[in-house]
Order: sequence, then C-alpha cells, then structure tokens
Amino acid sequence: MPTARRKPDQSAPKPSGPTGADLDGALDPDALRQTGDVLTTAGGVRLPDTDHSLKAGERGPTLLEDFHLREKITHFDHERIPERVVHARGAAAHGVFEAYGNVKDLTRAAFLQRGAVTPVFTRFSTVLGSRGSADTVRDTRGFATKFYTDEGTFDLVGNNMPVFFIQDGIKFPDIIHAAKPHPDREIPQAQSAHDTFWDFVSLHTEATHHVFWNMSDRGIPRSYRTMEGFGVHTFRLVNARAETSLVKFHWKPVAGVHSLVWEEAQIAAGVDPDFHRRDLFDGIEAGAPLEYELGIQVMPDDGTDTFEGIDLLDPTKLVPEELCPVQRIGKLTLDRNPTNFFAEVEQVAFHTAHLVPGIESTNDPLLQARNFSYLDTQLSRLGGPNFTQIPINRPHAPVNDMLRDGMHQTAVHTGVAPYRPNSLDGGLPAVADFAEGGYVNVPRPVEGSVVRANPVSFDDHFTQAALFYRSLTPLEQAHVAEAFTFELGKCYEQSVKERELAVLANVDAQLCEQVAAGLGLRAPQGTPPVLDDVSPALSQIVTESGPVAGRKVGVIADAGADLGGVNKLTKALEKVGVTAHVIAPVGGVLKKGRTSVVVERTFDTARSIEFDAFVIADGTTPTNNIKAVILLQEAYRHLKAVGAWGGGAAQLGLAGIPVDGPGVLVADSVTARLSADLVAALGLHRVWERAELVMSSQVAPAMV
Ligand code: HDE
Repeated sequence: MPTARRKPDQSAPKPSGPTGADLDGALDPDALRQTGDVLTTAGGVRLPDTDHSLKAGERGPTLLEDFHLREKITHFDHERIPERVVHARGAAAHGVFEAYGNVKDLTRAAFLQRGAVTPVFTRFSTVLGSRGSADTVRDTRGFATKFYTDEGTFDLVGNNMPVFFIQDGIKFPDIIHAAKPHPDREIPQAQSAHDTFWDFVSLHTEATHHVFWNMSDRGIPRSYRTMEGFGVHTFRLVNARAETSLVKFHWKPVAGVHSLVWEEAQIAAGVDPDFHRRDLFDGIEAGAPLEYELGIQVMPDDGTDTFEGIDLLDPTKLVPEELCPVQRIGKLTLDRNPTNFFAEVEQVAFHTAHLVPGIESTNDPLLQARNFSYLDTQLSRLGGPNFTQIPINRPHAPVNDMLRDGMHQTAVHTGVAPYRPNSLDGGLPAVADFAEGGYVNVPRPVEGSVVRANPVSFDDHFTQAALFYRSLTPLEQAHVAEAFTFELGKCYEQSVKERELAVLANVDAQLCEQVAAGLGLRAPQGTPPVLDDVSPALSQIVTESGPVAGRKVGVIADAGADLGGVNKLTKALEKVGVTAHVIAPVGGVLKKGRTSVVVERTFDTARSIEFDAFVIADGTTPTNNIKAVILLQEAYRHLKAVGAWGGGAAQLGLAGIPVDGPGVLVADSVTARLSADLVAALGLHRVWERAELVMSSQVAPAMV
C-alpha cells in the first residue's frame, strides 16, 4: 500500500540546529530549550557576554572589532523575508490524509488509492492583509494543502469559495493592486471596503459572482475548522488506462460550515486579531483535530470542457451540487501544530503545478497563469531556486534531479554528469514512462488562432451570482445586503457606488433597491436573470445539530457560585470536545469547601466574541457591571445560546434577556438535560429563530 512515511531527513517539523547536529539530545520538538547549553556565535565560538558591546573603555566608543555585536545586529537586520504578496496572513497545521480508495477507476494517483495515508501540511490565510493584519476581516480565505505523497508532492492550493474574481490570470496583478491599500496613504488594511476595489469589480463585471460570495457570510468564517474549501479550477484525472475525467475538488468540514456575524468579526479584529489562528492552535492543543472530507465532482472529459451548459474552464462558474453531486474520496485530519512558525508556516511554498501522476491541469486561463506564478514568486520570497530543500518543502519521495548549485544549495551532490544521456555517471538517471509512474501528460489536441480573447461562454457574468444569492435563506440574503451597503458606504466616489448598483440591478432588483436605499441613492433598472432552479447546497444555515468539538463556552461565576455545578458542566462539555472557561469579576481561583475552579477571564479581559455560548452559575451575585451586561447582550444579539441554572437566571434579567426567549436555556441545576440542550444549541451554530427578533435592529435585547 502506498504510505508516505517520513524519512529521517524529510521530517518537516523535526527541529534542526544550524549544524544539523543534535547537541545533547536537545532537538526534541517539545523541549523548551534551544540547541545546546552554551551560547555561541554562528561560527560556533563560545561567548562570554551578549549584553555589552565591546567598547574602548566603559564610556568609550564601540569597537568595529566586536564581531559578536556586528553578527548579532546584521542577522537581526535580515530576519524578515518578503511576505507573500497575497495571502501573507496565515496559519497552518500538520496532519494526515487518508484515502477511502473509491477512485481507482478515475485516477492512478497513489495517494488516492485504498489504504493510502499521506502526511500533509495545510495553510489557511486571508488574501489581502499584511502578515500582521487581523484574522476576521471580510475576505476570501486560502486553503492550501501540501500532500507529501510517495510519488512526489501534490499541492491543492484552494480557497474557501468555489469561484474567483477574474477569468484570466493576466488580470491578477490588477485586481490585487485595486484591492490592496491605496498607494498614496496605504489604507485601508486588509479591507475591500474602499474605492479602488469597487472601482475594479464594477468595471470588470466577471468579478460579480465572487464578490457576492465575499459579501455573504462566507467572507467571515467562524473558524478554519468550519470552512469549506474548493480547488476552484477544473482539473483532469487520469486512470491507469490513461482514461480521463474532469473534476472539481471540494473540502467538506466535518464540523459543518459556519460563519461569524459582521459585528462579531469587527469586534474580534480589535479584541483578538489572532482569532482564527488562536482557534486553530488551541483546538489542536485541546485534542480536537480539524477534519475535512475531500470530495470531487466528476464530469465527463468529452472534449467540450463543459458540463450541462456550464463552461468548466471559466473559474467564475461553479457546478451546482444538485447537478453533479460531490463524492467523498478521503479524509484530512489536522492534528499537529507547527514547532516553529517561520520554518514551517512562513517558508512553506505551494505551487499549483506540483502535480502527481493521475492529476493534470486544464486549459483554465487562470490556472495556466498560476502554474507560472507560484514557482516564480518563491524565487524572491525564499531567496532562490532551492526552496524545495527547505525542510517543510522537502518531498517525501526520493529526489534525483539534475538541478545544481544556486543560492542556498544544501545538497552536496555526487557524480560528475548532471545531464542525460551520459556515459560518465553510469548512464543514470534513467527516465520513467507512464507504466513506470512517470508523469506523462495525456495527449490532448490543441488548435486555434493565436488570440488575446475569451470564448463567448465567458460573457455571462450575472446568472451564477443570482443563483448564489437566491439560494440563500432570507437571513443570509439580509447579511449580503448589509455587507454591500457597508462596503459601498465606505467608498467616497459617487460614480463607483452608482456603477456597482448598476451591477446589482443585473443580479437582483430587490437587493439593488435595498442597497441603494442604504446608500441614499436611486436604484437603477437592470435585467436580472430568470432562474428555473436554485441550489440549496449554497446556503450554510443548518436545521440539524452537528459536531461541536473545538467550541468554547463561557461560564460566569463568582466566589458564591455553585462550583460543583461548574465542574459538572465542564466535564459534560469536555466529553464532546467543548471547553468551558470560567469568567468572574476578578481573577484567581474560586473556592468553596473542597471544590475549586480556576478563573480564566474576568469581566475586564473577556469579550463575547471569544465564546460560542454563555451560562451563568447558580449563586453568582447578579451584577450591573456594564462589561458583564454587554458580554451577555452581545452574545444574545449575535444569536448565541445563553443559559443559567438556579439563581444565575437573575443575571440574564439584568442584561435584559427574556428567560423564555429563543435559545435561552434555564434549569434549576446542572442536569444532563441542560448540558445536552447546550450541546445541541452549539451544534446548530446559532439560535436561528432569534434572528428575526434581532435582525438588523440595533437595539438592546431588552427592547426586542
Ligand atoms: Fe494565488 N498566489 N494566485 N490564488 N494563492 C499566491 O503564491 C496567483 C488564485 C492562493 O498559503 C502566491 O507563494 C495568481 C486562485 C492561496 O502559501 C502567488 C493568480 C486561488 C495562496 C499567487 C492567483 C488562489 C496563494 C503568493 C491568478 C484559489 C496562499 C505567495 C492567476 C483557487 C498559499 C505564494 C500559501 C498564494 C499568485 C489566483 C489561492 C503570488 C497569479 C484562483 C491559497 O504566487
């Protein structure tokens, strides 16, 4: 069975000291110590002092002779490498991919065959922000996975949205220039809510479908754990008989698809800019791995590159799951955090042309440009052509290339004849044909005139935007309207707003009217598409409770609280992977008799956005503390479950939350029923029936 095991020198997270030697067994990933015991220079010279520079007298000038000072400062000056031009802000985790083995007839890729277990590294990211920007901004998320397969590295470099802004890669620098901060004042950071972005997308209407995804709840995911992933482009699978089919890749999160609400995202950007990164790291630490199933939509490769009238080479189009169901073909489990962020998360280099036998590109002009870009960008980002030798990028398959020398070459190559054929190195290396696992492209005819032009089938820019919008529930549609109003409301140029309204008029008249009303402008007339069907799979609101592992519950308590109940609830939640965190007026440890609980947050340090639900313990003294009140009001407004047992319910009253309101759970004590109800509410993500009460009303709970 093909099982890609790590070779000793290929283990990405295995720490390695500057010389590669493991001094005193120090290179244990979990050891809280550095390589060796004594401080040295980069050349290995032991140092007596690193706090005082070498001077001519205690009050004298610093000497050029101080090689340690100069080396230390010089190295520091060059610690940063250029951040990614897009997707600079990211976080990642290690894991494995296990194939279900049900695609033998579709692809010969070994890592997709039955029983194959492949080590992987997945990096999630935002697109627009700088490396230090906030996680929860409205943006598309990257979802890039490196599969270290036995047949070479395969990278699936996708997003959390199935379509893209542009149809041809030649426009990528333009859309990114438009979306990045304005060149004169370099604001706004990590935002699309500004004139140049809306100028571009209203002029390039092919962006409309993707813009709708960005303006929907998908633009503000709750966590990486609850995000779908998409390969976006159509790829070609090749089986052992060299028969081909066309596929679109999907990642389906086991935890369900779930988003933040806009106000939560905005608060998080200030209160905890590392919101998604923290959630990823903490979840894995708490023993709740992230899980996704890999799915494919399979379509015949009949030479037309279309399916049911949809152009499969147009990356602004999706194939509705109702037309072509997603078949699950394997499972990704991310269960190990990086040891060193720079070595792994910063230095990982994905490349869409990292393909393995059994998977090929198609003629999608966006993918074709990406196949050039990802290799090229690493040259400046990672300083030369040998970036595949960096530990995180090392293939787990044997490598025997004829590439030599260059910046940061770490291999010490043997042999004298890195060319083929040769007579001096025993005639090797040999080449591998199709049957021997060589990457032989399946021949495909190409003909046509040399042109700079799109096919006519790329001209429909609005039908699928309308399909997406009309497939959403009214609540999700309201969020889209609010997002457009907010983003365009942040623009200064009247002409830009008017042009985007003209685009909206061609998607949905009612939406256009709503946004126009919010902007104080007149809604133009358009010709929105008439649709026969919608695609319910595009909505993410669920009616059945799903898995809850990784969720967080805030338990409000104080010294007088029923601490036994707190511990009981904590244990019940732990069983399903949910963590409970005690919030009290002051820090420290709450004690009652032999029972004690550690306070993790105070009203000063907690904010509602950190938690998925709140419960108030019996015996907690009701308080008017404005921070405690806001904590609960925000949670209520953000449609989170809130609850209390015993006298704790009085605190709900002080926050103006009706105890008989939807998603308000009250009980006399911590019963199995209370925990079960709480878990069920968490599994629904939000209290959807409360939405109508609070939707678009800016009022405090007491008033709704
Ligand atoms: Fe990327 N993109 N992209 N992109 N992209 C990069 O590669 C590019 C596109 C995506 O976590 C860069 O190593 C071009 C679509 C992800 O390291 C760069 C075009 C999709 C990541 C680049 C696209 C993506 C990148 C920046 C249009 C979704 C982060 C640094 C032809 C299917 C990977 C780097 C990571 C990163 C170029 C369009 C996803 C410059 C030219 C479509 C997830 O090479």
